[in-house]
Amino acid sequence: MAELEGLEFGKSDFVLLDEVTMEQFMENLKLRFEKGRIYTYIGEVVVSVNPYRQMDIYGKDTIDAYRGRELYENPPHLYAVSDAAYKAMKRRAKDTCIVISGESGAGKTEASKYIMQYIAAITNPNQRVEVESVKNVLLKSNCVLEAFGNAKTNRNDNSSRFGKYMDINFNFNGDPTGGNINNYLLEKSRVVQQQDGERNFHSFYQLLRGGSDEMLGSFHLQNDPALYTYTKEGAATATSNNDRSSHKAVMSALEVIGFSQEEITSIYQVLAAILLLGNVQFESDGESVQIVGLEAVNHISELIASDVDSVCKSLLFRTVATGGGEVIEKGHTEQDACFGCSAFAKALYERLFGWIVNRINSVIEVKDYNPVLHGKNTVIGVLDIYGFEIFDNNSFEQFCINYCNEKLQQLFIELILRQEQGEYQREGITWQHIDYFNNQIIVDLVEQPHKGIISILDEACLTVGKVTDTVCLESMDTKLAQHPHYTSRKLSPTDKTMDFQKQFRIRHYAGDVTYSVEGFLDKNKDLLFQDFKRLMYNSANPVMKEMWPDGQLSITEVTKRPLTAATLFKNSIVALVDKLGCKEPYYVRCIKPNEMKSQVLFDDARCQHQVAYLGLMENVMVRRAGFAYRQHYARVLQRYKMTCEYTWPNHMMASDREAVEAIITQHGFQDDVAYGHTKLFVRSPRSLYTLEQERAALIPILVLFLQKVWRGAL
Ligand code: AOV
Ligand code: MG
Repeated sequence: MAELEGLEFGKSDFVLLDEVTMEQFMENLKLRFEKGRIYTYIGEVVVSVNPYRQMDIYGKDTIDAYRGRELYENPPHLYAVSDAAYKAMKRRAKDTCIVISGESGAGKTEASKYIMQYIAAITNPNQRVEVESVKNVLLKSNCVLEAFGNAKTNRNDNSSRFGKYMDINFNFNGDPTGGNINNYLLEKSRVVQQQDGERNFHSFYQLLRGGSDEMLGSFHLQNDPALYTYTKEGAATATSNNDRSSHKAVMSALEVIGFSQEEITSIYQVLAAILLLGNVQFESDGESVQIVGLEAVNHISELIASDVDSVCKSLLFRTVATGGGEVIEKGHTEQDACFGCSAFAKALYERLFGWIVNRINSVIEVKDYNPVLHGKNTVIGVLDIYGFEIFDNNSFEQFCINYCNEKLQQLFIELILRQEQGEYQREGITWQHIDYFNNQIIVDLVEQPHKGIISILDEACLTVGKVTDTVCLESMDTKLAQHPHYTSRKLSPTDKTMDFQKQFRIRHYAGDVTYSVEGFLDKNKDLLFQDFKRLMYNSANPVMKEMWPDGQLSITEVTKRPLTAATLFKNSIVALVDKLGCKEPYYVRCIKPNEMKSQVLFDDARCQHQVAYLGLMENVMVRRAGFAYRQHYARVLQRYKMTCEYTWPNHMMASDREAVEAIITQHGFQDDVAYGHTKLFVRSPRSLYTLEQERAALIPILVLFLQKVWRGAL
């Protein structure tokens, strides 16, 4: 209970509020933000408000202050939960995870970086070379993944456009031995199109602005993003990132991680090929389609180590198998050619990103680990995934991202309750039930087999013939008409805020989002002509070939319909939730104080909305209804034994528990606590606060006493 800051900074744990009302909660949150206290607890959950400025709270001194300490011994901090997760992992051999949630721009990615830095700083005290190298790769991988997976959006200059879950493995010493990164649904549509005011992925601008003249020359590029269709929209958009210096940092990070020069060059060649693909134009004379000017295609073929004829052929024709098993080449319409070209550009980027992640994983995977020799291999997982998004124009990507946030909210509800319940049961203490808004109904709306939106989309994608987005919307309207969290213009004709043909609305746990169904089916089908896969598989560049193993199949062998994008995403999120569900969870709940990226503005309404949908009030209630604090007897004794005559300096009782009972009884707190099998449970934080104050008052006296003993005066 971090009351060490003094009351002028507000309550450091929301559990300490006099009354659990939204008003008091907001007052406290605001006061702390204004006083520069960006972290506050709800028990073991850290609530964080984005300060939008560099804070002097992440240095070595702070790390030292938090290392190995209990949560309530210091002011609230990310480092304290990181340490708690680390201790649970090390002392109790528990797999733990830190789940960071909050909307876009709330500070999740920054938090995940501080957590990683903390774990890196407190481990490997003996500086063993192999452990240092694992740590280094884990830290450097952030820089690379951000370059390729982040972009400037209207909400966040450095928005993660992919989800990241990183497992860090530890040996019995508690030192990192390796790790694994899972990435989720990269927003690849950004490669070919961005909303007004947004940019493509950072990597493109970094290459164009930071690449050496020699490198750009050999890639047939010029150092101006305005010259390329895919980067021109974002070319003039300023960000807080310096693309040039970031390029250097990424190149050096790639080297440190262990990418070979050949691999690094190949990565940038793929980027260059994508930029040039964006500039390829098609024209039709009514009969057939041609490419306008062959310069770009020549350069592309060189970059992807193919020949120009094969590149042209893939852009203009597709191979199809007829019913009779015959294989024919069918010329594209101009529209098909454009569609194919941008699908190719998006797929190139997605494969590149996936390959980079796999390559990093191959470096950090735990090798030669023998559980018999080395003890149990334990894990801390850190989840930093895109936050809930409400844009002006919400498409398939927002639909997936918001579904993912529903799943994580579900997990939060389930784990917070389950954890509490489990702990009370284990310790033999009675538990009171608290009601939550359960968002399962929204999760079902999206993912339920046969009836949910994903099923309806998949069905539309599988239907032979031309099913349009509008037809699919009609089907949703029919099947979901009764659902309380779904609506559309057809179902609410008076609601003029929605387009009849194109939009539907979901009442998410975090707010209403209107989605435009346009492009949903194409994005869900995620069609890429097999010809492009073959083209890349046949590349003379072994690195690129490796990115396209499925290109070896001929068209007659490609019989099975691939799973749709939404179903693949759903499966990956279900697997993620399963993975998190079996670990001991720690939560960081991030709040974005305003839309202006201001370091002083606390927008009450925006913040209150986030507090409400994150379920923070219920979280406080659960903590308060039960016992807000719990601690192992030995730890309680060690900390407070000086406050009781029967326990100082040592107790003579049969067990630590009895000694703790003596302390509690001496202070008259017996009605405020319960004795579990291994832990003391304290209902009101005040009792602990009193103990803390008494201890703080006694320490100077104790120090004087010890000094006298040392000097021989006593
Ligand atoms: P997000 O990860 O939650 O959004 P970020 O972690 O990228 O948000 O934070 C957005 C910006 O806020 C950062 O680029 C920093 O400028 C600032 N910021 C956040 N946390 C801190 C902090 N602790 N100290 C200083 N500045 C901070 V998204 O990835 O868009 O959902 O998809
Ligand atoms: Mg992020």
